[in-house]
Amino acid sequence: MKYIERVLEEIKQKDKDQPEFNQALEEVLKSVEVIFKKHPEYEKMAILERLVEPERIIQFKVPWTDDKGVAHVNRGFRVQYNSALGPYKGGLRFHPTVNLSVLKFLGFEQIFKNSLTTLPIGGGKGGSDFDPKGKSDSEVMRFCQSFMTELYRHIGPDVDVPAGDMGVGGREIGYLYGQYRRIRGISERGVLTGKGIGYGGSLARKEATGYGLVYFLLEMLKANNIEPAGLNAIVSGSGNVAIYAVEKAMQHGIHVIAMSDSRGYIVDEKIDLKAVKKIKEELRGSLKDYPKLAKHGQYFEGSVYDAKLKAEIVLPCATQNEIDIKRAKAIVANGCIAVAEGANMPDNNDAIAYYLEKGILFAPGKAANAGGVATSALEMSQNSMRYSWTFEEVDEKLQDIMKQIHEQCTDAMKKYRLDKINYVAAANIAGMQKVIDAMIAQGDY
Ligand code: NDP
Ligand code: 2IT
Repeated sequence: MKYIERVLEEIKQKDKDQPEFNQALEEVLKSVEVIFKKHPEYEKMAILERLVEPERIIQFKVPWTDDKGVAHVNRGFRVQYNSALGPYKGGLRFHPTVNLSVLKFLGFEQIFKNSLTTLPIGGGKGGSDFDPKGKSDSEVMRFCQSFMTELYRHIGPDVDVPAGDMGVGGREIGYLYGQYRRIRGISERGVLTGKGIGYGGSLARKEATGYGLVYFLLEMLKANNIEPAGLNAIVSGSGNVAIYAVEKAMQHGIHVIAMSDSRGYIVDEKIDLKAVKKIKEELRGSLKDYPKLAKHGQYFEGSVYDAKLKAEIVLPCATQNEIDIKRAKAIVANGCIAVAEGANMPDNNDAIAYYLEKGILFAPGKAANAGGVATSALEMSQNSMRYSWTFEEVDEKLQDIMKQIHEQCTDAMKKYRLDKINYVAAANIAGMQKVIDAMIAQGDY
């Protein structure tokens, strides 16, 4: 469609050096043609141009000192993308690969993901090219304090509410929150989510992304009359999302036969999740220590997607662009029937097109991993009420939300008569339409 092509081309020219951002734009915009066919007036209103441009980008320096007294400087960012539905909401990523392209792709996706949760949150993302690997707790603390010393002036419970992402978990959120409280001199718990349970965190937030991913997968399998118990699964990653996806999948009788990290992967008929948790959550170590700790299983270097393991289910839960067309072909050739993304954009656009062509049930991240941010929004609600729900109460709400997201997808497939099962187009259409309606209603031009 001409309008979409034009906007994509303009951004490609303007943001030549932002490949991940261009990739995410292409994935989303090419699947929402039906919206713009139905509403030709949107072009005159420059709806797309308004959607693709962040409302605000903040970039700042983050100076900190290591344990030897040596000073370092990293880059910090916050992309405040769209606030039509509520305060900017989205994680902070600390990883050496962080740059504006990565954060703009994540922020753009976050707008529609957050819209799908049905909760009142806009979209944002932030982070730093700081690498927490190998750093002591006190180095991470000093980094977080320096990061917040700049960020605090740009955020607030009704302004922008950051949370965790890769490299940012409970430890980092604790240090960030402490510094915010110290500088502002008030107890404003709703400013960050993913906090510790003792100071305003929500039960089940830690588990939420992984659990939610499996809840979505179960809905998708049920809608297609597939029994999950007894199926084999490969899960890439062994961080926050992967660990709790594996835990929930196992509870439903799915056999997880492999997990991975940035250097290698483990293959084990009976994965010992306690051992994985010990290595990753306690020791912050490498999966190569797994066979010794678990006393079974094998460790290999390289990508789990090059291992040609037979599995009906694949849950990519590590990072973006892990799966290209070659790996997608191998995944399908090895008997996969369903792929659900715990990570953001782990499959590139060719891989996604291949799954759709082959009739693989494919759940895109913005629908399947929305349980994390949804539970963050539940944490915000609890902070506002000054009251906490039990684990079971939060988990029940999370299950309802994931069911609702699945329903929004199937409704969009029916409403727009998508010719085959296409959760990509459905999630993008359902997520985007609400944001457009809110922007128009609020006179955002
Ligand atoms: P973590 O930092 O907890 O874990 C990331 C995992 O990915 C680690 O196991 C890491 O390995 C692995 N990894 C990193 N880079 C690579 C690579 N190049 N190849 C293979 N594996 C790699 O992050 P999360 O679990 O929080 O996030 C994972 C994904 O899920 C990200 O895409 C994130 O955006 C997304 N997500 C996270 C949510 C959340 O609530 N946390 C919510 C929704 C989506 P190693 O241990 O060696 O570093
Ligand atoms: O990608 C994501 O949705 C997250 N990292 C979670 C964001 C949040 O605000 O909980």
